[in-house]
Amino acid sequence: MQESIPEALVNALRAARKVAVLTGAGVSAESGVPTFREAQTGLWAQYDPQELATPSAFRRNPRLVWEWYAWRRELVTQAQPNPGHFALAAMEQLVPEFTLITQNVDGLHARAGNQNMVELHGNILRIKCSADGRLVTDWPPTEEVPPRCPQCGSYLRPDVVWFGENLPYEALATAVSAARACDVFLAVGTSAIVQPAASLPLEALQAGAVTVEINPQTTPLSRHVAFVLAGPAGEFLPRLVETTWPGTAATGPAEIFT
Ligand code: BJW
Repeated sequence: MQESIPEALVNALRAARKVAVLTGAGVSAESGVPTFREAQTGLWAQYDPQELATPSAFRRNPRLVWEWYAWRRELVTQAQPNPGHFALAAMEQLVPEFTLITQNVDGLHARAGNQNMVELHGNILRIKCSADGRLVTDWPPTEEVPPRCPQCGSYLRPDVVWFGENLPYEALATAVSAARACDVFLAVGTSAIVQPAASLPLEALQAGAVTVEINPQTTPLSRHVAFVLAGPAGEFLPRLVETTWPGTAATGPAEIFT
């Protein structure tokens, strides 16, 4: 039997002035973008993060890292937002103050229509100089991999946050403020183990928010939240929106903008 949406959660969402949502790779899984840590399908099942997603990996083998990200960039470009993304875009229109905090680098939330959004781990579609972090949109055609910064000649790299690197200061500050100020906090599709993002739901909980997790698997967060919706985001997010604000369910772009 399909798990129902608890009435107390619906009431909390209807009454909420401020809602914050933290998303992770699970939200994009139904768009065909692989997650990181799932046993069979996650990226880390096939690739070693130490070899690919750290500054020292890039120093050791810049070509391998550049090519891995180029492959993933292509995958993300082909992917389309799914009903979970569209439900979050609809939610932004229905809540007085809504902040979407994403760990995802795929840009699918923006493509679904979310506007008040922070990207904690950067965006795979942007490229920056590995020396000074300045964004670079154009560089002369070259056979060299990775290509080099047209300003200083250093290697270019994806504008994502690797292990051991600091998160973008403003994005993290906005996320922490939103977590501390919200009435309802949803953690969706994240294993809730990568810091500092994993602390955000606990910040919200400590500040008195109603906390919710949407994930088919149990995570370290599960035992702390008020509500667990144990299933896929692409199913539970549209149902949550439709149950809370009947007649507004959005599963595609046309439904949001009409
Ligand atoms: C579904 C679903 C469906 C499936 N619907 N759900 C404190 C203690 C210990 C360590 C640290 C600490 N503070 C910092 C650290 C070190 C480190 C860290 O946290 N390590 C942990 C592994 C322990 N953190 C950092 O280094 C961060 N920097 C930092 O803190 O700087 C200051 C500092 C530095 C050094 C020391 C101390 C302080 C930076 C973290 C950067 C993370 N970067 C990555 C790669 C980004 C670029 C790229 O894409 O390649 O970000 S790693 C990867 O993990 C990616 C993700 O954003 C992130 C989180 O993963 P996520 O999204 O949760 O995905 P999964 O795969 O883990 O989970 C998917 C979930 O979806 C699962 O639960 C499924 O069940 C679920 N699911 N289908 C709903 N349909």
